[in-house]
Amino acid sequence: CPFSEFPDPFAAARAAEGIREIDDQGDPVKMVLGHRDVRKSAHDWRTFQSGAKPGRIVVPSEVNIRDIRQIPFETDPPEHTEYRALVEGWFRRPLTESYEAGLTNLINQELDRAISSGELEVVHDFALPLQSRALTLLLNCPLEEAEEWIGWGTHVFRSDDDPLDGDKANQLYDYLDAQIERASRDVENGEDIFAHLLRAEYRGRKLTHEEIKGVMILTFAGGRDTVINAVTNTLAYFAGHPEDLQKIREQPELSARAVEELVRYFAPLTHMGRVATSDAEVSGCPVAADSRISLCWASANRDPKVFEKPNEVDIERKANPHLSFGFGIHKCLGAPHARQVLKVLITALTQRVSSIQVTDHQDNIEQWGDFNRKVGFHRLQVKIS
Ligand code: HEM
Ligand code: EMZ
Repeated sequence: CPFSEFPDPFAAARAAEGIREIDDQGDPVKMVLGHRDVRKSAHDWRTFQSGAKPGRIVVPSEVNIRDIRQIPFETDPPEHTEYRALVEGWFRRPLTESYEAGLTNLINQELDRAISSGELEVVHDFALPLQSRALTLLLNCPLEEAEEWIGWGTHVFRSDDDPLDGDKANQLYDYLDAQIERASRDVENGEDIFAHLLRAEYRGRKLTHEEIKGVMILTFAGGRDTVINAVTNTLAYFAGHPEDLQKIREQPELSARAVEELVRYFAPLTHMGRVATSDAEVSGCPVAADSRISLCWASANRDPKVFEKPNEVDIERKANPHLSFGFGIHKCLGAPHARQVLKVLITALTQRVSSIQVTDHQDNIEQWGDFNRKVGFHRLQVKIS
């Protein structure tokens, strides 16, 4: 099935050099490709920092479209440790039973809507609204707020004709200014994440408006196209592999492993950069001070030194040290939420859906130098019953 396959474009370069330089707006990036090297470099935050100029660790670099630091993403210890501690508990709420129940309710409604329409375009008519509505649970906001977020489309910094869209970013910034202002009128009783951040204490002081905005930009940006791709790709995968859905229907306890395996296989965030604080070496290749590397989670996930049959989806795969959610101190704070979304979705599919048929699709292919990587779909048209 062409639509349910996500090929590995990195295999040859990973085996030969383990590292490959690509250009990004005149600020080159050495992509680190092997599982061991990616983990080692992610672990070494002293040499490979996140707290560079805001936007520079993202590939493509966002230095020209924003100057607000995303928190805790674009900070290093000791600041990172303290910022992260302020939100860690909040981002673990998805693990509670009541959260799972709320999510189940929400996802069943989305799926019922899809089934009753019979045919739909998954990215915009299913995955985007599902992602935005599910995010209201994570932020503890009213469900209606999601309508505005849905209007922003699949990425907050990218539009159809511009991969780095500053005007679009401003829309999010204005929204956040207004929300922080609203929440600050009732800091004591507010129950959403804005009120939580307004009450938080960082090094004996309250967070600034700019810092709260930095946390929230990350929450809206980081958890958006990643979740949309993961949801869309999951539907595409089961359309091509109904036998795997049947297996989970018969053995629901497989769902957690299936989620890990699909997340490994899809790697919704291809890579993330770091800036070298001194001259260094990765995989025998010199990395100059103040130049960039990227940790290629997507390539590491297909490393045959770590994964048997890395290009095959085995929903029963046991040891699965994939790096889709990152590695080390910056590992994804949204992972419990993302995993719950996918687990609840798969369970709902086994209970409510007998057939998914892809009628048309347009792949979303990222270009990194000579590498062409399918990360998801621009459009995925399906018949669902
Ligand atoms: C960090 C992937 C969903 C919020 C990361 C990192 C990866 C990642 C690879 C590490 C970045 C680095 O090391 O520089 C993903 C994937 C997702 C997903 C694949 C969905 C399948 C979410 C969601 C949220 C979120 C839903 C929140 C709404 C964050 C935050 C960080 C992060 C706050 C930074 C943590 C830190 O710097 O300490 N994510 N993410 N992510 N993610 Fe996610
Ligand atoms: C940044 C990034 C976060 C970046 C963990 O990843 O996600 C990207 O989609 C955004 O463009 O600004 O938030």
